[in-house]
Amino acid sequence: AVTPLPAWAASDEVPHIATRDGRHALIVDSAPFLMLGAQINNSSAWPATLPKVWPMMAAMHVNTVEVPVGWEQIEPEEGRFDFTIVDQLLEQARAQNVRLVLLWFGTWKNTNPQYAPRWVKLDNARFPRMRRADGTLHYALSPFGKATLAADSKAFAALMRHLAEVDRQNTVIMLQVQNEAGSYGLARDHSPEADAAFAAPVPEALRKRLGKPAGSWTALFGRDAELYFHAWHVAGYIDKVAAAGKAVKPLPMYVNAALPGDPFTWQDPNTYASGGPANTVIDVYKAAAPHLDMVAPDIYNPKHKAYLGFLDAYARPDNALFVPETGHAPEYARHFFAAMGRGAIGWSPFGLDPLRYRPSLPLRSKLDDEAIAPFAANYALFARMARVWAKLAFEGKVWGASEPEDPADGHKQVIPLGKYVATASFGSGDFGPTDPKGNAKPTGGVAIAEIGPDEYLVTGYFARVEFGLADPKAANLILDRVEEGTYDAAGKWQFLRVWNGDQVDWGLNFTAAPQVLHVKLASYPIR
Ligand code: N0T
Repeated sequence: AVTPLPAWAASDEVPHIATRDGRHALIVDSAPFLMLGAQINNSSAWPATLPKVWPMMAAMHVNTVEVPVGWEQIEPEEGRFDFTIVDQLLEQARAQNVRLVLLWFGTWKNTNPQYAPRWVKLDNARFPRMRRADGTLHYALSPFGKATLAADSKAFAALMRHLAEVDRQNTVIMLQVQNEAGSYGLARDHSPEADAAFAAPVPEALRKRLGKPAGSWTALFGRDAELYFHAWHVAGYIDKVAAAGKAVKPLPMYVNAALPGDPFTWQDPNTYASGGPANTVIDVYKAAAPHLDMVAPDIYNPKHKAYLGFLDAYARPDNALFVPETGHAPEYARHFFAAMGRGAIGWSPFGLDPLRYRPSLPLRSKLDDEAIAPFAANYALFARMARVWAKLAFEGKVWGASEPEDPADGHKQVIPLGKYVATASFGSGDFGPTDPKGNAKPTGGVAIAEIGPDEYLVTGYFARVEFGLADPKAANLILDRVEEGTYDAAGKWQFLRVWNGDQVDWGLNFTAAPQVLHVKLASYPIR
């Protein structure tokens, strides 16, 4: 359920991304909002199935649900719009007290035009597909298709107009424009128009942004020339769709990326979604798509190094970190803490409703309550402090860590806090000296926020947290007071008890229990 608004937040202004000092907040109802999200399956948003998604959302304690709206659903025949499903979504989401992110499945859905109406996807003459170098047709629609761009923009603007009319209360807080755009198996279009553009010099706006001299795509970008070229044109296309929608209602808009295998290794653009907003071409999107607030990673690699590498690639002064999709296997849950620590405005595992293949047997699917438990636990911990956390994140006062799975990476994460340093260790047990062996499975996560002078909010699961001074020779550190508490519905701290003795002598030990601490540090001189 959504955290009720504190008094200082009441207003009906349109949600937007605020940026200050290179940090970001998603502003909803006039205050920073932390999106605790889940994305439903691709085929779940139909009148017959939609009611079946809500119980799992409630069990997960989400405050936001990401839901696809397919172009074919709202414009089955050209020019005839049908917003029945959008109206049902709004009504049911409001009844559930959750916000919505709508996912516009238009020209590109996992790169293909499967969600375009049949009057689009069956008319290659009017809505051209990309061509390979040998002239044969590739499956993806071409970003050079002017009629395609016009038709997609018109439909998206109609959706936004409908929201402007029927959603004054902003149940919908954000839009995803397309889904994992680009193309697989072909790095760029080879239509005559595309070939001519590829032979021309790189546009000044792009090369200036990248600090490059004048030159051809091949001269400036070498083995990634086709990747950059395709990204420039796909991004420019999506930017125009977003602009058409923003002109009607200026909600935050973003694009999501199907990523290469890891963020460190070069990969041939013919082997991943070329043209989409991958980590390799974020700057191209920034130059080509000023109407998009964010580019965002869909992270399906659970390995600690890769996951954090992708987070770091997208957390930039010019880009709010937002994870619109991540895996729903248990090993992904811990990375919620790493995302929180980087000031993410939201995080959302994919496919978390029971309808993946068998709507008639919703409770027999393998996505049952047990499968969602680690995600539900994360959100239970953050649900009532989501507004508090989002404000602290916007002020740059948050840190986080998730457990590495590779013994070679050790079972500790050091978190520098300025004057202090926190060490998170995993698999130390909850009593006795620190001897981290790693949890049986990588489940540990820690989140820390500075809430006042020498005072920190500390929480996590399956982890020990120990504080030290960044300069241990300067003084002796002691715990002044460690309070366990909860946040009430208005985001106010409610004291439960003081942790002392065994509860602090061996570090602050977080187990499977949802516990939030306020830790006040103090020191006395060396001599
Ligand atoms: C995601 C989801 C949905 C062999 C996959 C991830 C969602 C889309 N695509 O369930 O389709 O709509 O955005 C692509 C990851 C491909 C990995 C292939 C590994």
